[in-house]
Amino acid sequence: MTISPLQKERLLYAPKLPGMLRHGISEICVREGAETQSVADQEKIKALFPNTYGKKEITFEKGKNTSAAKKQVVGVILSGGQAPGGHNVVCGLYDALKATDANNVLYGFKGGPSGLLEDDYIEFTDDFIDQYRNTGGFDIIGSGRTKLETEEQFAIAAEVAKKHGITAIVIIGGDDSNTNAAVLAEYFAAHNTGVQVIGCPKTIDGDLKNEDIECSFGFDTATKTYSEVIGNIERDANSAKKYWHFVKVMGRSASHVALECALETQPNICLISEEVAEKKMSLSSIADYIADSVAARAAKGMNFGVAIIPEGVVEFVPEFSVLISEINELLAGSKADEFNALPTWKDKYAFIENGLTKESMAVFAILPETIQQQLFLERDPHGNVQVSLIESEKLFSALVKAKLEERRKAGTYSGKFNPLHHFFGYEGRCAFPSNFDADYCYSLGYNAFMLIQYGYNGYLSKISNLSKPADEWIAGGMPITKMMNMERRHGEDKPVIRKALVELDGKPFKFFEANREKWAVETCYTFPGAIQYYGPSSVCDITTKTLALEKGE
Ligand code: FBP
Repeated sequence: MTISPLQKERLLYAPKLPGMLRHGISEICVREGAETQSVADQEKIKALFPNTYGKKEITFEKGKNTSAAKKQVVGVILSGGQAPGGHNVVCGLYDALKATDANNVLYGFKGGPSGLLEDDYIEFTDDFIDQYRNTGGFDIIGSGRTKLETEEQFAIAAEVAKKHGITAIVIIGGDDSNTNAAVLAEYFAAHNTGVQVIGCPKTIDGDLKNEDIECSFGFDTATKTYSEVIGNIERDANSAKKYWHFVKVMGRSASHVALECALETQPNICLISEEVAEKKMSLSSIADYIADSVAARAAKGMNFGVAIIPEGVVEFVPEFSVLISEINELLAGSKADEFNALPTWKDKYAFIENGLTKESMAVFAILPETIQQQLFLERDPHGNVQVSLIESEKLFSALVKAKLEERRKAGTYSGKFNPLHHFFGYEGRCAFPSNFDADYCYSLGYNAFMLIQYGYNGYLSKISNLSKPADEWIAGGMPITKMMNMERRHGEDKPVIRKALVELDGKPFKFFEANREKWAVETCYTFPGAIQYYGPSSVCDITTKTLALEKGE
């Protein structure tokens, strides 16, 4: 296989472990802390997790390793969307497992959780794993979005584990996958299988975080990758002075990615979905907000700018959510066939006009035709609108254009508005992990094995104090049930890890809020440049502004 010079160097990079895990396996001991409670709905969560609820938080420290000697056969699964550093979680897990006992075995279930159910796996070897050290991607074993959530699936998982003598399963995933890891851990405990389950917090979206988990892995690299390109675009905009760039960035629902990119690059506009929902902003008011910046800059002779749009924003616009549910209703069951049989878009439009409420029709009517058609034509297997496919960067630039035309007619605007559109998502999910993600992920995997070795079940691998240098990081574990509450999902009350949305009273948003008026009118762009893997630590090892602000730094 031909590899790039950078990959060649990265294979040799030695990820940094937290100081307390650096002494060698024989000198890692465990300190148990207080018993835990779930963040809310304690009685309900306790009743649902009688075997795994209320366990103690734990921290590793230097001392004599007192774990029981036992051959470990571990299975690892990558679950959900790719995030830079996933390979290093596997490498850290493998290295700790082999350093403990060369006879220990690590299996990788292929293609996500379905690999476990289908018993589709590989056994890792030194030669194989060495090709993936510090590389991006999940291609080492692949990933998938099958959810492990039914009793039937758990029974199959127990059978597969028994067949291979598996002692523990590590699930590398987001909030949903780790919720399911907790349910699987409870099932294994309740059925005396002796199999442990440990989770690792992954997602570029950054929405798996709480008082215990400071950030999910992949967020650092993905936001640095997007910020590099947004900074480059800003410089291009400021050089050519003729385009407004509308940049949509990934993040299925939370706006952490957009906010971090804004903190890194200081664009003219960044929408924050959580604020849109809180202020119940309409499409029209959002368009006015952006148009105000365009007009103010045009008045100063600057017919250019950059606006960051979070991927999930339209779902947070209350009137748009109502429109989406009305469309889903309008095309439910056989009505979709009736709609599809209509010969022209004009006929279809009349059908829509007839079926929507006056309010929703007013929202629908202001959308550009391409978006209108997208809402009706691209639907998921259940027939629902695929909101994530909506090109919101184009939607908002079209709405802004219409607003500017109105202002031009009213004589209050006389600038030029040439929008360009970008979507940054997949570009960042498999980048070479930054040093931070390479170190954090390796530590998460290494630490996951220590949790296994010490017999813990239903825990999330926890590395904290992350804004400090790695030797000051703290390694330990937290029962997943501590992060859970009850939420309504698909018409049922379910125990889930609470998804972390952007907090409007949090320090990252407050910093953004305090500066954005200036950024909207002036040109305050900052250029983070490409991720640096080699060079001074002040450039190569720093993590996100979000984390630094959250930590009060
Ligand atoms: P996870 O929550 O599984 O980490 O995935 C998040 C994400 O990267 C979102 O940002 C994006 O909306 C989505 O995955 C895209 O999913 P897919 O890979 O299925 O297209």
